[in-house]
Amino acid sequence: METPRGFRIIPEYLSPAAQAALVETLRGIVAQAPFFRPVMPGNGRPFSVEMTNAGPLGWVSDRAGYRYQPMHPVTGEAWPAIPDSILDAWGDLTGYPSPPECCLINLYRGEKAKMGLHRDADEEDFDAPVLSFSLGDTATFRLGGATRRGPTKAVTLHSGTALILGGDSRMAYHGISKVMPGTSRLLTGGGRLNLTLRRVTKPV
Ligand code: MD3
Ligand code: FE
Repeated sequence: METPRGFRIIPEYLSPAAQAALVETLRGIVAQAPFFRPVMPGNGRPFSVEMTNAGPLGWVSDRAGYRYQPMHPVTGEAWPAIPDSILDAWGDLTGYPSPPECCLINLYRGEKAKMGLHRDADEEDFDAPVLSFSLGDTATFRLGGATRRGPTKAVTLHSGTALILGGDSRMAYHGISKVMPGTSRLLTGGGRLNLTLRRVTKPV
């Protein structure tokens, strides 16, 4: 399969020390904004992944649909701020002039935690790239093309890897097909954390 233009992978972008510091920062965020388990629009089936957010807008899913909202769906509180270290990394890696508005934090715990093939299409600004960081257990990421059908390419994501999805890759289908338990000792209790940074609204 041909890799879409604008896809960049940077293994070991975060040093082991930077990963440990980020996990500590995330501990503070999760204390303020606990993980919740979203459900699918319509049928209400629970996701296998738990989520929380930082930033002015958080991504949520419930029976009513997918959307961005300024408050946590369970506590009703505003989301915590995106850590400065993450905002700095967004500037370094994307060069995009406006800051991300959403830092979605996905927790994959247990062998059944996966994310099916989908596109990130709930944003108004598709010109901005998407940036992701992987922490903890190794995962198999699947990158497809502009349609749900057709070939996908398997990409292994280790703890510390950064992914930049710009250009044609921004609207590519993608998912997490597998997380390998016990492949990292970064997270107490095991599992994988993924941070996805997105611009949601069009910059004025
Ligand atoms: C490729 N998360 O939350 S991050 C998601 O590892 C999501 O939790 C996965 O897909 C995870 O929406 C993958 C990497 C990623 C994020 C956005 C993309 C890859 C992407 C947008 C376009 C193409
Ligand atoms: Fe996605």
